Amino acid sequence: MSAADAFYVTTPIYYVNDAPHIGHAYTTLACDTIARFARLGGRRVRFLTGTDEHGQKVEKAASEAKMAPQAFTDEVSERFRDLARRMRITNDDFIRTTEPRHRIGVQALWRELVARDQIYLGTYAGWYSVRDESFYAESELIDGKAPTGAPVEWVEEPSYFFRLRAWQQPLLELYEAQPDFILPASRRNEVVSFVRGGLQDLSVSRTSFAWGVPVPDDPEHVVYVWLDALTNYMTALGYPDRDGEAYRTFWPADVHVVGKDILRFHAVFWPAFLLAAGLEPPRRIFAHGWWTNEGQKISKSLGNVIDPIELIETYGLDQTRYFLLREVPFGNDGDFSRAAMVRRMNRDLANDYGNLVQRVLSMIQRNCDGRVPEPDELGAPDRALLDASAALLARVRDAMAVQALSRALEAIFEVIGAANRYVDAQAPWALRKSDPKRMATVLFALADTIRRIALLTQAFMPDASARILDQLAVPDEARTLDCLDGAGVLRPGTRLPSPVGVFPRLIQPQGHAETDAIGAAALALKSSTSS
Ligand code: ME8
Repeated sequence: MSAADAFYVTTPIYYVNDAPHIGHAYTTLACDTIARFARLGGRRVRFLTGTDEHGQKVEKAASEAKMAPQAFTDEVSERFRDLARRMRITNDDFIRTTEPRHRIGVQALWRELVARDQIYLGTYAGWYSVRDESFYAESELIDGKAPTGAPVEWVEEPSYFFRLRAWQQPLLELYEAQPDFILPASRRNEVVSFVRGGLQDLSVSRTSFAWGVPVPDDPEHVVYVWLDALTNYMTALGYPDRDGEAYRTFWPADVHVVGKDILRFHAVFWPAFLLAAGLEPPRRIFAHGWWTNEGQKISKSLGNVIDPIELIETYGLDQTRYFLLREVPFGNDGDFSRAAMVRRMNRDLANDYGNLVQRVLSMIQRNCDGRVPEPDELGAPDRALLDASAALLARVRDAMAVQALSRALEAIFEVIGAANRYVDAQAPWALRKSDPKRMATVLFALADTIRRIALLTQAFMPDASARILDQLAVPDEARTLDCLDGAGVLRPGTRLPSPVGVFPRLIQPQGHAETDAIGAAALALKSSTSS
């Protein structure tokens, strides 16, 4: 049982056969947001990412690059670490499956499964897809290919098998007992019907190549790359040392976030391996959807791979995070387009959020001597706004509890919209002469609403939110979620720094629709500031 306040979130470990792209960045950014939100809520967080370095696919990529597999994986794995640094990902650890700590854990899990009579020696004769690193039954093939469209080859070799068949019923019981084990719910149904359809024993070793973890006591075999890879979630906690601090605190994992392509490995094989070894399965597998690029599958052969670093450099890190997490409900498929990206940046960030912050802070600067104004008695509209912003915490928490990242953002942006309408309705600029006390009340209600909003957007847009909180002179220790109310509320009289724009607007050349001329607009971004 993991510690009560502990929270453990993981990304898949990525294959090092190729450079990272937008899909990898997406999963990692989502997990980073989940981890940051849990930290802001006072949880003890462990956030793991890493690289999957064994198997035929990686071996093949190394040989194509005319490099030894270890040198090749060292190089590509570094590119994933570099991307994580550039995206300012707050992972606590980065695991590589070629590390000794991992190999030791995989071999220990193997021995445990052997000791429990869960593994036996046989011969595998069937289809294998190197691209998917997956075995397929004849009946699963479509036009001679894997259901994923990947090519398959016939494999016949001595192999150890895991008694997966025996775990059909316990798996169904697990899905029943933990209804949120697989999210979103639509994916859960998919997995349940797959398991109900019957399971075959699973080949868990290979003999036709050598790039993997040797099977204990039978080094002619290497451990099947998925059994090897899945174990990373525990070896990073020091498994097989189950009495160690990390394992005791963080296992079972709270959520393994994965793409829908690898749900079956995580929701069927992984809990079966764990149950068979007498270990606790994770609490949840969340499978997100698939990104396409302007309607097309993203692939190197189509030449439409989106480089996350280019995206961040062109549009900004917070903007990229916001777009990816807001554009599609987490769990659904999404289509990337630069036009949609620019639309989100200009409408949601520059016009709605940025403009709210900018106009309120400028009015305070100009009309309240640059200090947090002193509110007078609150009227109904002021209370309505403050109540809506106070109620956000529960709404955002509820959404985040089921990894509904876009729902959390929608709730926050609803209040941003309400705050903008409140500014227009109250017209504080017109109150300056007629009713300065009322103006102060309105600006106070707005400033404190912005503070709450910025506290909540920290997990999504860490840099921009920090800059907003700086402009409200919110001390570091008042930036956690328990400061949304009570002691965290802005203190009248506090001096505020001069406001500066936080969300730049993409400027379009005259006469062009927003969706046109995006390349030119991107260039203009670097020198422009928020309105
Ligand atoms: O599967 N849209 O690694 P991998 C959304 N090593 N997400 C995408 C994506 C896209 N177009 N393309 C990739 C592996 N992803 C194994 C995992 S875990 C024990 C082992 C993301 O490099 C998504 O998270 O093929 C997907 O599941 C993952 O990258 C696959 O990464």
